[in-house]
This record gives sequence, structure tokens and C-alpha cells, in this order.
Amino acid sequence: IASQKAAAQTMSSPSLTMAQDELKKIAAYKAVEFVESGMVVGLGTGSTAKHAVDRIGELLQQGVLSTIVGIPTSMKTHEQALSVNIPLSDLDTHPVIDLAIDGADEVDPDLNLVKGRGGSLLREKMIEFASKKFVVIVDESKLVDYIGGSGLAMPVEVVPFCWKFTAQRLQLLFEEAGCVAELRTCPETGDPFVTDNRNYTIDLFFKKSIGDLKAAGDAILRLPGVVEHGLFVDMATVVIVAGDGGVTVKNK
Ligand code: ABF
Repeated sequence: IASQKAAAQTMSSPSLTMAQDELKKIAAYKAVEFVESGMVVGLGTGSTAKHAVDRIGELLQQGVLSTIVGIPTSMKTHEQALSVNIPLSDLDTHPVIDLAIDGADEVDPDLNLVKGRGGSLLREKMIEFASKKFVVIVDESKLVDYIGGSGLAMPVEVVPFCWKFTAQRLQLLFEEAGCVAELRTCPETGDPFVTDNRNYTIDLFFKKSIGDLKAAGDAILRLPGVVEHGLFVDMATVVIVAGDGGVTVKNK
């Protein structure tokens, strides 16, 4: 039955996944063109960034690139980078990063981002904050008119202690925007999703624009119990968008 279901799914959306993954790969390969030998490179997380990490490994293997040091934004990326033999280090050893390449969940017209639906926002934000250049790679499905416009989650990493209290305060903060706050759980077990930093994630869903993103982000961080949030305001240097019409490079 599962195979019939999978087949039906493929029929219903004809190779959309294939085409979307191809777009992700195109954006990722374009971003890797910014990588020069000798760079310290922030390695992103997610299915788009995965293509960039694979590509860097391939170019190192071919000798096109050399002496790259990778700084992974998640344990998952750490494993993947090891598997393609990218030499790795960390932010303590390299507090300044030359270039970070990472995906995003939403990109608004001012190149502000929602990130973190993959659960890695804290390490992503620390590494991208430390980067001289932050190149975001997306397929065109991630473009929104305003942050929250996709109706999908804007994640907030919180301490597990009294997470219900924190979730309630977050929901209250954005009551005007019809915010709903939900604890992120593991689909298989229903247990709380635990981040690489042993915290929980509260997903915020908005019905309307939350207005000034910087003010919203600052208000979130003022709530005790919050560790970090998925609003990446004024952080992207370049956003590479791959769509049916080709690849667009948007500079901040
Ligand atoms: C990561 O990329 C996360 O911040 C974000 O959730 C994810 C997007 O994933 P994908 O590229 O698979 O759509 O950086």
C-alpha cells in the first residue's frame, strides 16, 4: 500500500520534488562559486545547504578548492561534511568566518529571513552572525510578501523549563497578529523535539504581518526562557533564488 501511495503522490505532483530539488542544487552550486581556497566557510543545514556542502567536498576532492575549513551549523551538517572530507573546526577556533552558505524557510522583499524549521536556528544564527558574508540559497517557493506570510512556523528556541509559560507569553506577544504558539514534537513519538543544544522549539504561526521585524525579534529575546528565534533580520548579504526562469542573485 505504501508503494502505491508513494506512486500516487508522484503522479499527483509530477516530479515537483525532483524539480524543486534541482532548483535547490542550482542555487547551492551558484553560492559555492563564492568560495575561495583558504576560506573559513559556515556550512548550512537543510536540503538546499546539503547540496552546497556536497559541492564543496567535490571541489576539494578534485583539487579545484584547497585549504577550506568548514564550520558546521548542526550536528547533522557536521556528519555530512565529514562524509565528504571537508576539514572541520568551530566558532571558538575561528571567531570570524569568511563566508556562510545556508538555506532559509522564508525570504521577504528586504531579504529578511525566517530560518530554523530544520531545528538548527541557534547554531546557524551564531555562525552567520560571525560571518563576513552570508549567502542564502533558496528555491523560489521560499519567497514571501511579508515574514510569516507562508502561514508556516516561525520557530523560537526555548529552555525546556516551564516551556508552556514561555509559549503562552510568546503567543500573547503577537496576539494582534493572531498568533498561535505550538510546542514542536517528534512526529513518531509525540515527544518534544530536542535541539542540538538540548532545548525545545516553540513554533509561532501568524495570521497577519507582525510589522517591525527588529522590534519583534527584540521583544521575543526579552522574554526570559527564550534562547533565540528564527527571525534573521538584516543578516543576509546575498540571496540566491533558483526558479523556473533561472537563477537570481539579490544583493542586500
Ligand atoms: C536551514 O535551512 C534552516 O534554517 C531552514 O529551516 C532550512 C530550510 O531547509 P530547506 O533548504 O531544506 O528548505 O538553514
